[in-house]
Amino acid sequence: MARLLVTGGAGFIGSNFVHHALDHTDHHITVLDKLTYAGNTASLDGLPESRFRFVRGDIADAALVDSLFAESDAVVHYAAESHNDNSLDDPRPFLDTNIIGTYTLLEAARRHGTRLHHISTDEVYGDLELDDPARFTESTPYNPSSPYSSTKAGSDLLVRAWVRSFGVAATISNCSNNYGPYQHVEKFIPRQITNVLRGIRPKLYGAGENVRDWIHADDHSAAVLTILEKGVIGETYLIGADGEENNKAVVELILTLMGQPADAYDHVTDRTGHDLRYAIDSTKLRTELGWTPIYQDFPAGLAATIEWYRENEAWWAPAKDATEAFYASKGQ
Ligand code: NAD
Ligand code: TDX
Repeated sequence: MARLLVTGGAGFIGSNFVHHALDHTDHHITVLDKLTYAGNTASLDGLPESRFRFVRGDIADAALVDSLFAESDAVVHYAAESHNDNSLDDPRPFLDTNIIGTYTLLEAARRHGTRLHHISTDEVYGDLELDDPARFTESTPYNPSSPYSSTKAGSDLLVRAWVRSFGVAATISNCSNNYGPYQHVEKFIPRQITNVLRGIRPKLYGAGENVRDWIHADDHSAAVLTILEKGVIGETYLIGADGEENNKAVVELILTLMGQPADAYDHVTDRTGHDLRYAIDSTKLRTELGWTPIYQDFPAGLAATIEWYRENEAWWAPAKDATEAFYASKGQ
């Protein structure tokens, strides 16, 4: 049994991890989350009180972070400003949380000698051409495009520097696009599902040729537990499930699975600086640590996700109108 501190555990991937870790291990978990617009304690309803505690707070609050590190064996760091479109609108919170927040955790890890796993993204590597046979690996040079991905790249580099300069016991993982339950309606897949549920036509940026490499959030959680258990300190692991799809195909699949004509969507203003393609080669994680994804049937995983949003309108409805008003203001 270990005492885990999970930052950002009221967000999409963090809350999936908390459910997964409580189900599959005997760890005790404390979530530290600021509850920004993206955090939702309803994502943590029903967890066993004997093994779970929620603390509301900012990862950039050094005193609070210090006290929580003092009582933790390991920290899994999910907390971030995570949405590219928001980072194009107002980059400042991305610097505060992704850079200063991560720095604050690293300083606490250094003081307490605490094991830290830093959650990051494949977007730090920039993008690939559609016909490029290469995929991202752990040695691909960093080349981020957006304020979001550049602050995530910065946070990764801080972690690497704190490992080398101060001997902090950290690992990093860079994962591809996640889907599954508890994802905010601002993100592509939940936005389109909830649009259809509301009778709004799905919105595709530009021509929809952009490719994302989809992985179910539960597979991501299992990979993170594997790295916590077997990962080598100082190493980076890429997490991906060979799930490349272009956005147009995903919208058409959502519409078909929801009983609508496959072409019942609108093309809207493209994202500025829109990355064309992400693709992950996760050979290192698979061969060195023995992880394999379970959710390899994307249409089945998407159908289950659609079902979750159908059954959990009370979870997503409070955020829907404000999210659509934000997009409407940008012609998206
Ligand atoms: P999310 O936006 O759904 O959740 C982020 C959580 O962090 C929220 O609960 C929010 O309240 C909390 N938070 C924000 N600022 C905070 C602060 N200063 N202090 C404490 N808590 C704070 O994000 P997500 O999609 O779950 O992403 C989680 C992590 O995974 C991020 O680090 C992201 O970069 C990374 N990631 C995401 C994806 C993806 O597809 N969504 C893919 C790869 C990596
Ligand atoms: O309405 C939309 N229409 C559309 O075509 C939205 C919201 C998005 N898109 C496109 C943009 C992207 O090509 O869909 C794709 C996915 O968009 P997002 O869900 O915003 O994800 P992305 O920008 O790819 O980043 C996600 O994956 C990597 C997460 O938000 C990041 O946190 C993670 O690092």
